[in-house]
Amino acid sequence: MTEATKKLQYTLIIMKPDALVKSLTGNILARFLEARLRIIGAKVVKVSRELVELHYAHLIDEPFFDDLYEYFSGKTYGPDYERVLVFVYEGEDAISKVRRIAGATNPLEADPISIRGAYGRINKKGVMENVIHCSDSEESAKKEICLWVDPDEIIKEIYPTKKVIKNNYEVIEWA
Ligand code: IDP
Ligand code: MG
Repeated sequence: MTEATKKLQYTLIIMKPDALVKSLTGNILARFLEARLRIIGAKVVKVSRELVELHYAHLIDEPFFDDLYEYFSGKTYGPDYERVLVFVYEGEDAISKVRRIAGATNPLEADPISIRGAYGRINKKGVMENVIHCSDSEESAKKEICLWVDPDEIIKEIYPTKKVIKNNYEVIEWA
């Protein structure tokens, strides 16, 4: 792709509980360095059932959804691992660059040197434990960033916002 056609994009990366169990956080951050992107937001989240249902709305009718919830919420690994690390990255063609480094959804089919190929597995219940989530399009990146991150948790106003009054305080929300 030429310089002229490259596009500034935003993408959501989530280090899933298995990334934490396997102590891969530093390693994964290092892998994304090669894409020359910038982190514009980062936080730790304890994942609720409601959040999983919203994030994986396209999978809610799948027979593996309950097992996917157990995995993504960290319940598979116990209370110490009921958390994920959430990052918003920005950069030229960020979405496809991150997906390439992450690898295919199924860790058994992913490039062996991709993150998912190197560190993922399919667990006893058949869930693809693939270490990280990353947005797959600009449309899903916007939906996911607005779901996981409040406007004041990132250093730039990347999408339109609005001011609302809550408990007598003015707060900024995604429009
Ligand atoms: P993606 O994470 O590569 O975007 P999606 O199809 O959006 O892939 O699926 C979300 C997550 O659900 C996957 O990362 C994986 O953990 C799990 N998953 C998806 N399809 C299957 C399946 O057929 N069996 C088991 N787990 C699956
Ligand atoms: Mg997806």
